[in-house]
Amino acid sequence: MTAPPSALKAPSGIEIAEAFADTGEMNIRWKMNANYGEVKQYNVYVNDTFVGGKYDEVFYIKNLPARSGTIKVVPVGADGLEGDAAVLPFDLTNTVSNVRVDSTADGKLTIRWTNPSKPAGNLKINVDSVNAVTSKKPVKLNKVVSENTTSVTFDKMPVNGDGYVVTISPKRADAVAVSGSFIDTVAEPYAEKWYWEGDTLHLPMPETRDWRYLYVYEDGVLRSFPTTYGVGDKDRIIRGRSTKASLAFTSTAENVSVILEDYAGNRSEPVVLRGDN
Ligand SMILES: [Ca+2]
Repeated sequence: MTAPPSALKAPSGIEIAEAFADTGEMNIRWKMNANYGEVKQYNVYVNDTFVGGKYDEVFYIKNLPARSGTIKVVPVGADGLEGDAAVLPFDLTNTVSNVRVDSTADGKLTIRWTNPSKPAGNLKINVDSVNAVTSKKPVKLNKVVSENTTSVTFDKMPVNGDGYVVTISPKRADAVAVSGSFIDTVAEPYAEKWYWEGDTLHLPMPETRDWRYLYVYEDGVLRSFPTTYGVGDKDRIIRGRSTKASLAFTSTAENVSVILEDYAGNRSEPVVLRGDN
């Protein structure tokens, strides 16, 4: 690609943010031109195949057309002409592969992989949590191991179903990432500001993302609620299926309590709303 002398300069700082080698996805980034008016968008090419264009400094490649070659990011001017390309070689054929991650209820996260046939130096393994559901603080840890190592275990990891990205970065080869979810063994109890108005209980919809069902016990018996799709009453409030009107109702039971269940089938501790159980 030759550009006339007045062409836009190639963006700096092009790099692979994450290469999900097993699924062919890749996130790349670069620094945008400081003179924002000059560039209309950035075109992205893999081995000279156009994979998309965007006015941004990050780009998600959904399906890499090749496992090695060259990524180019090219600024496009207001006149529609492409400027100089930033060029980044990549090679996912000679790096770690077959990355497997195992999250267990004892809080261990074990990562196993296959090393490239050509040794590529020490390996840095990063664990970052994403889409935190109930964690107070995201996980951001790394360990460095020698080049022939094929597994590593992190302790005291979440067991609440949060997402993670594990990245393995050999010193002299491209980093490879995998994403998944930690095991989920916990359901947090109902935590909204409920109140009684006489015998009418007001039960705000749970705000946490970590719930699927809400059970209301009246003297030990599950209360039924209507659902929005006319499939009759159910013995629980179902996320996205129960009417808002369900959340205020009259009860004369002596004991009322609620339990949440999450998508993994975990049940929370009960929260007592009236009586002693
Ligand atoms: Ca959970």
